Amino acid sequence: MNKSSKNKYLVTISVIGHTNVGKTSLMRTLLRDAEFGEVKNESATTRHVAAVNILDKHGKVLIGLHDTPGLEDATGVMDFLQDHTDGRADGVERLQVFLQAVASSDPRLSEDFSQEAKVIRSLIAADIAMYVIDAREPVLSKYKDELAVLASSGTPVLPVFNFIKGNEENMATWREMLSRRALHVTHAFDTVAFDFEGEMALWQNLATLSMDHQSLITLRHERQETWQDMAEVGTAIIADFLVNVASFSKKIEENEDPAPTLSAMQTAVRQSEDIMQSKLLHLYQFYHAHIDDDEVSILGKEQDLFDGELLTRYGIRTAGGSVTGMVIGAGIDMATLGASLGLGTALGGVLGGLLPNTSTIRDKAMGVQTLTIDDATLTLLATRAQHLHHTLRHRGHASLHAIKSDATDTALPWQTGKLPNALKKARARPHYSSLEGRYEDNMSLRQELSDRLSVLLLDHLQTKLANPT
Ligand SMILES: Nc1nc2c(ncn2[C@@H]2O[C@H](COP(=O)(O)OP(=O)(O)O)[C@@H](O)[C@H]2O)c(=O)[nH]1
Ligand SMILES: [Mg+2]
Repeated sequence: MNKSSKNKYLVTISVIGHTNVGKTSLMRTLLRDAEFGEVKNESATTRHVAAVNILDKHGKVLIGLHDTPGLEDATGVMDFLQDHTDGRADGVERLQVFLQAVASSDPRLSEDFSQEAKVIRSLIAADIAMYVIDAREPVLSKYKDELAVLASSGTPVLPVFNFIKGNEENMATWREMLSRRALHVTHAFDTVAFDFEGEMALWQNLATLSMDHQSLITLRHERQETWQDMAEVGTAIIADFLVNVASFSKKIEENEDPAPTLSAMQTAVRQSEDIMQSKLLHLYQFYHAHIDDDEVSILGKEQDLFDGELLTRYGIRTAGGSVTGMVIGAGIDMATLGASLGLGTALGGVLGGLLPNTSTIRDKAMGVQTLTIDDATLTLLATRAQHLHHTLRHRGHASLHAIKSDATDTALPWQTGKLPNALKKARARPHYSSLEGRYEDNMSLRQELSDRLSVLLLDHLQTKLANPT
């Protein structure tokens, strides 16, 4: 194929390498598509060249990425080139002879090379090739033959190491061998534990190899913008959720048994957290996890939000620091509480996380009590949401495991007992909560509270969670 006749704007990148080195995983991560191709720890799952385009924000094609099957028998290909092609012809000419031989089922071929032929056609047609290396592997001669095939194609090659963790020594040996083949620029990339800066460096490295690299620069630029936008949108989703929960309240009669109302409120909060979580997952284009062909929920089973033990594990203080000093939360005996509230009934079951505010003068006069969500639970919800957001920003689309939504060593977004003012204000405004339907925000004050909370959460995400001490 004549490269110069192609659309100038499009850079085609062929992803080459042995089976199971992580080619398809790399594609998934770069495409933000956990469903792309088939990933299995079995040989040669990818049998065809699968081409996918990456578009710019106006829908114009920037990059064509080609996933290829494993280049299984590069040694056989090199043997054929040596025995049956002219040593003084250039690499592409010699590879063309090989491709012709495969196309015509030439009897000189020792075996079926149709898979290798597919890879080589993709390689010759591409502007750049990424050669994916499993960093755990020693430098075997079959890999040297793969590199010889790559070199014959004349296509610029960027070696990309995968499975990099703990394999630095091996990578050094690889780098030495690669630089003897004039491959001085290499890239290390983990397709499972995603690192955004690493991806940006990858596009940059590819741009230096490509003659028409404007589309790579554009892609890099757009991804950078989107990445910051997503941090802000994700944070706004969390802030909005927290305002909803903080302003959620119910009034009951002074002498009424609060248990049924509390339990209904807990259900509403749990559902609201679920919705917030799926919004975040969608924002980052994570939908399902595929584990052994079963589609399971991408979020792992977690401890119940209102299980008091969870607060303790997060180190969230439950007593004191609340509006009234009276918190139904972890470690508080429900029967004692019932008695202290003068309810005369023991509250059955676990009914943590809700704050009965019996102290306002207005409530007293009206003979009612107001139930709201307590500070500790709001802190827990915020911490969990922030952790999920952070996790999604460091998860490659090649990850196959479920996300654990609880990481109890996560830094809290604020000191317990020091709930942000925005949430304290929201608590006094039940009409701001959408937990029972629509909310009202006539003066845009709700938006203001949510924005103020966002500033705080974004800072927590980008400083404390990004650089844990
Ligand atoms: N731990 C880890 N596993 C990976 C990584 N990349 C790929 N894998 C796993 O390696 C196996 C082969 O990956 P796959 O992308 O199908 O390789 P391909 O044959 O080159 O397309 C799969 O089980 C992947 O989940 C990585 O960076 N880290
Ligand atoms: Mg594959």
